Amino acid sequence: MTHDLVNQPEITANGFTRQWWKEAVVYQIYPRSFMDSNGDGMGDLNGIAGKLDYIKDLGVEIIWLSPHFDSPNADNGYDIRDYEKVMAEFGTMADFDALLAGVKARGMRLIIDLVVNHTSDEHRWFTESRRSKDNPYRDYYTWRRPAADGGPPNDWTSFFSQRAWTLDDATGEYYLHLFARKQPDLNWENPKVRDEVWQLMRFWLDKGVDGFRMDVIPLISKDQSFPNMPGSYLDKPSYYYANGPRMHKYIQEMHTKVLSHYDVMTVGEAVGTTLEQTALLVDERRNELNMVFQFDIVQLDRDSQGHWHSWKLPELKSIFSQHAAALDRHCWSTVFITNHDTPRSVSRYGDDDPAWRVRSAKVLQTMLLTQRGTPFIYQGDELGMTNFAFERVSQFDDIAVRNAWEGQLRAGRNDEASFVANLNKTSRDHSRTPMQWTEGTAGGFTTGSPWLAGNPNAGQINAAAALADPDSVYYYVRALIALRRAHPALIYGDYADLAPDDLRLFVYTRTLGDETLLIALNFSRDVVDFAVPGGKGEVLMASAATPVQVGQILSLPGWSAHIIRL
Ligand code: TEU
Ligand code: CA
Repeated sequence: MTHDLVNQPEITANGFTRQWWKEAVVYQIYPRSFMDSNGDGMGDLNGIAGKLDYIKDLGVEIIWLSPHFDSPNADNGYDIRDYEKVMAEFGTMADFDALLAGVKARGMRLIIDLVVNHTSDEHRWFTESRRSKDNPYRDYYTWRRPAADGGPPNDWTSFFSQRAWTLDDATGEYYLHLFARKQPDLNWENPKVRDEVWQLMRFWLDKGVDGFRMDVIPLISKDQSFPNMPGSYLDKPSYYYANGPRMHKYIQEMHTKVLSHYDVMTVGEAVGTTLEQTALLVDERRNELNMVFQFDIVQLDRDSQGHWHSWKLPELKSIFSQHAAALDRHCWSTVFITNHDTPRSVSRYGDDDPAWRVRSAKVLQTMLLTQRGTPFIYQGDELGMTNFAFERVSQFDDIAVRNAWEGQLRAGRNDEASFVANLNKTSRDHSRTPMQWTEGTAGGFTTGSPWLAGNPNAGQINAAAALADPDSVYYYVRALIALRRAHPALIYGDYADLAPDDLRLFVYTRTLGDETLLIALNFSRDVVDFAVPGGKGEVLMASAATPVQVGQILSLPGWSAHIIRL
């Protein structure tokens, strides 16, 4: 079966509807950190345009661009001032059009970020809204009178360590913001707000973009009585704020009014969403979203306060089994291990010791590309880029970090060393350090001074070195993508975990029709023996030397991946 959908059966042997967005691999670009074309230290659209062949050669078919819209950058573009304008630092609308044309000319597609739970406080809707209680834009946002004691209307807290309400002097009322103060939440109850959103979506779709990644989309509907948060949610507030009373209604309206008129893909960022709730968002019969990013893998090593804790392989494996159980053939999901909000996957789930870095990155990429769900590769993961060793709070850019540190200081805690130690395991800035293109100054990202310091290991880890080395992570990922395309079992196949309790091996099968592929991943430095079911099989791909086989037993080298046809 080829990738081309023309003349292909529409339904797979196990009942999935075939779709281009299920079969493609996505590459995420964080524009600020990808490539600077003009030496100002900030990545930009022309920088991306100059690297399209690099992306295309990897074999990916879809690019997801993190926000490229006009923004004061309180949260690096996730605070939008004008939805129909390009961020000046990134270029112009003509640059965007050229980038889109370059993507299409290479047979790829482009999806963009839709950030419509909130805007920037510098968006014209908000500057109007805050002016007076009778301004026509007042109800574009949520305003409430102070509580009897003058404090905020309820006890909600923002995702960025503050109260979720800020008092605005002009009218003496509080506005709601589930993120930073500079990110006021739109009031989706107001049909005019929804119409504005449909219109801005059409603006970009009519240009030819192929869909949206939807930022914190489960947060758009709030309980309009604005009660205090029940105590049972104190350790998981996002699950309280998400999936509000009219969320499905609004998403279905979006589908009817906008999405159904285009051949596009949608992926929601499912903050605060259980797997049961995910099934409701992505079941194709409900006309909502194509797929979502679940937060389970991101929360694997975190406690409710966002502090890091160690984890064991069976916990990671159970996430995939839970997905297979909760999402049937009417649903689709995503697989990702790094994004712009996470540390680097090789440092987090792999082993970034120089002796094991490349091997463990290959194991992780094998997992990413052989599970059921559309795989999302984050820029630099195809090189095995690692976490940055932060030493001081002042080295971080992220507003989440700056707000959290202010909160610590307010509470009289000033232990910078332990604060930074936790961030070295958890910070979003690990994935935002500039892309490492060459061993040269600033990793070849800029000829100027980068907005966020680059990782000093660019001398060893960079794209030029990877392209010159046949054993690099880059070429391995490329081969995996090609293998995935050639074996629909890797895309649609049924999933079975053969050793859920094993602490070092992750071994599973993907079966479609008469093809069964076995994926054997060794998540440790040890050589581990494994008995192949049935005692035989053909190795289709191996990340390390082919395993030593003694009778039915395979001896899997440390941090190795094997894909075997049974
Ligand atoms: O992230 C939403 C989110 O809930 C978290 O991943 C968040 O980054 C984390 O809790 C903060 O520590 C999305 C975007 O991906 C993120 O970059 C934005 O900052 C956020 O929404 C607001 O738009
Ligand atoms: Ca630039």
